[in-house]
Amino acid sequence: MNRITLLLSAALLGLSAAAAGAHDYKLGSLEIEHPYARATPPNAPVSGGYMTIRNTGAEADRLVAGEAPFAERMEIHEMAMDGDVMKMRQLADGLEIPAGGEVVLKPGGYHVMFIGIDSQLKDGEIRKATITFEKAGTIELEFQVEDIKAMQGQMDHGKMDHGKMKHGG
Ligand SMILES: [Cu+2]
Repeated sequence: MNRITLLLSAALLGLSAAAAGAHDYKLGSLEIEHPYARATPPNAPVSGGYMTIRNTGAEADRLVAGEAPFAERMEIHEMAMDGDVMKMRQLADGLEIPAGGEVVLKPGGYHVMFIGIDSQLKDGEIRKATITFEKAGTIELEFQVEDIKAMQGQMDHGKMDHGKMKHGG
């Protein structure tokens, strides 16, 4: 590698690090990293939102609610295997972020659910939504819409039938 290539790659690395850094949020003792949402096919009623939430504080906090202008409502969900069937359930009491700990919301696990979306979420778009924690309060996030590759079989959240879920209120 010659000197120019080295300089170039260093510059590129610096750029991508800066881009990643710009998509992190701080709210009290919480750090929220890279909120992203699943790109949807046309007319899909729902999408999932993901992020990493880190709690640098000495007290646990709890993600309790969310609101998105592009969705009728937002819910906090968990997806887990029940025998050999992937099931999703709403976390009515929210999602605890332990003191000094980190919770990763990701496809196939914890996620926020955008229900009743008003338009197709397209790869590369930015969608704003707010999330609320019991202690730290509310913050507006920019969810980066990403084309998340279908996961295998029943792990594919996009193919799950949320219509069969009871969303009670
Ligand atoms: Cu869900």
